[in-house]
Amino acid sequence: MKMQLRTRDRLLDLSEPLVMGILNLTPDSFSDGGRYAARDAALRRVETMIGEGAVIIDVGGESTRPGARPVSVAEELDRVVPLIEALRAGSDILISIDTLKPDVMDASCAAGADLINDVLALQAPGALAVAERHRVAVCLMHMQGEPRTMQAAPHYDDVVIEVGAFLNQRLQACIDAGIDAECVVLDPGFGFGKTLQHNLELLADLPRMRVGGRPVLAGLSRKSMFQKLLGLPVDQRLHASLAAAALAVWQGASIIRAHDVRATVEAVRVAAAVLRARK
Ligand code: 8Y4
Repeated sequence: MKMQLRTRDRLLDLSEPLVMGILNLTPDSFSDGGRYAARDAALRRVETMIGEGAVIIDVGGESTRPGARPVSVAEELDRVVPLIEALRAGSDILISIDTLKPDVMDASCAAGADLINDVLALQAPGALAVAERHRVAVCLMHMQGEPRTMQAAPHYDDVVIEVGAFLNQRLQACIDAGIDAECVVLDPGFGFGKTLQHNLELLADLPRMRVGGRPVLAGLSRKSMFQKLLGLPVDQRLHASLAAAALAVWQGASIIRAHDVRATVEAVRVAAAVLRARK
């Protein structure tokens, strides 16, 4: 199947899987030394990720981790918009904006973002309209519950079927709102209201989600499922993340969201080559 993702006037070829590099703009990441130094460090981090083979940069200004402090719209705008403007002025790299807030989506797209990465799958009031108006690509992610409480007691009868059904409903909501289906990528949301067993069942059988010919994005990088499986802290989860990235590509994922871009590109290329050799 010829997979493509449309954003604005561009068509992204997904016949080979690619890597989305994560740029975290929460204050602990780049802030020592003041805001201009922080912006500079963030732009250098992006240049490094591009050099390592990232095709999309996912810019985020608010943590979705359980227990994270909520960020105001003004604060989030102040973190992400100048960075997107600077990035867009110097590069035609694909820019993704990771946010829950329609106002942040809108300003980010006006500043040049190409993709809205929303862990709420555009369910917030006004989010669908923002995506439709800018004609950008959208990543619709599945989450059970809400970030603060989602890991309390996740339950599914069949996680693969239920996640697939949700993603298909949200794809249809996009189409009903006037968004081109070709602009949509779907994401099972590893770790978002899922036990280790749920995450493993999803990774074992992504095609059973039956997401109607749309490409799949998988985010597994450094996630706590590897703490549960291997007992490893966040700074020692690279090898586990690479194994999972390769398995996701083997299961048909087109975009892998990752912190460690060079290593992930290599793992993805190996898995893609094996997939191509399949008779
Ligand atoms: C260490 C570092 C431990 C990061 C955990 C984490 C996804 C996503 C996130 C995903 C899409 C994360 C914004 C969670 N995960 N967007 N965002 N898909 N589309 N945790 O899987 O990276 S944040």
